[in-house]
Amino acid sequence: MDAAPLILDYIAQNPTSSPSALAPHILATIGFGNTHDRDPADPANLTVGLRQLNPTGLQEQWRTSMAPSSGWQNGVGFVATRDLVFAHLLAEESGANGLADTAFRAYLNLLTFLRNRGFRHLLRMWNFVPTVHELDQGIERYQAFCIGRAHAFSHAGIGAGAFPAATAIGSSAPGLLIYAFAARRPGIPIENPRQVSAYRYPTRYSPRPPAFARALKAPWLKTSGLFISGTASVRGHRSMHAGNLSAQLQETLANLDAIAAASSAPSLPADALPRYLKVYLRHPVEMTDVAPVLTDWSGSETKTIYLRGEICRRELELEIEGYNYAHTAHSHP
Ligand code: 3EB
Repeated sequence: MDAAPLILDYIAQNPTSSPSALAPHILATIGFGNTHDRDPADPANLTVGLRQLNPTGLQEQWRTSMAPSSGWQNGVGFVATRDLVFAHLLAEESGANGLADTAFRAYLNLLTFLRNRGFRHLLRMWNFVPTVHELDQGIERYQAFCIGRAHAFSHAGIGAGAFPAATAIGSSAPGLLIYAFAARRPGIPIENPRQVSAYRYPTRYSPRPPAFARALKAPWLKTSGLFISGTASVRGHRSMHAGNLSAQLQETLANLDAIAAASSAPSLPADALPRYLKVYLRHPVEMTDVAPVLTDWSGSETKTIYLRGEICRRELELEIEGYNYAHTAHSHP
């Protein structure tokens, strides 16, 4: 049987129209602000500490057809249905043991929660790493984060074939913020033929490689969701076009095209281009250069959120992620 739909919508701060009948129940509403913030009154509400560049503020809202239950456990906020869970954690940095240890403990905490609730399969994870380019015990903090994450995954017995789609972005907001979707059933990881799998990157980028898939498809969702990881100007394992934003954008779009081609499934629109995009820009002024090219590529129906954020590698100017789902829900009678 199909699992319920998972719908993404980018909505205004004070929406005037009501959610669609197909997916009236809110799993997550993610806004953007100066600091990371979680709403004690409702674990569905999350604020990510990144500045939004869209002239009218948009929020990222995930919805489904089943009424969820929500709560808090051990610092994990969650909203769960029969099939799916949205879960998040904000880990304060303790100082003494560094970010690798903070990331390890945060991941272990989250993975333990998910396992105990029966949501063993990670679909999609977002990571916001404070001061990602600074040094932490002699290595870049992004690398320290990768070490902690890799350690937790191997501790939990999660190997390359089970890595989620992911985004990792630097923020000036304090605390390591992680939010995720996980499910009772596994997704299908998708790699990009133009890129070395991140988990096979040479160790010069990080002593333990980044643990994520380029995309992940959940064909059993009633909407056949496709999660596209943060995608940047990386070919093979190398950063391309340092210092050249428009060339980096073209390279990133070529990567997104390649991921879409690699993920094509009968249940998704043939071109599998994302209907929802999120763009992280190192330099906010560059939005005026990026937006027209991106809209040309995606079509004007594709909704896009622009955020100011630091991409893990210093030489990368932008990163783009996406979500796509089938327009018409399919079902097997
Ligand atoms: C890259 O392709 C760019 O460490 O989870 C993109 C998406 C990137 C996710 C992660 C890193 C991550 O390597 C950086």
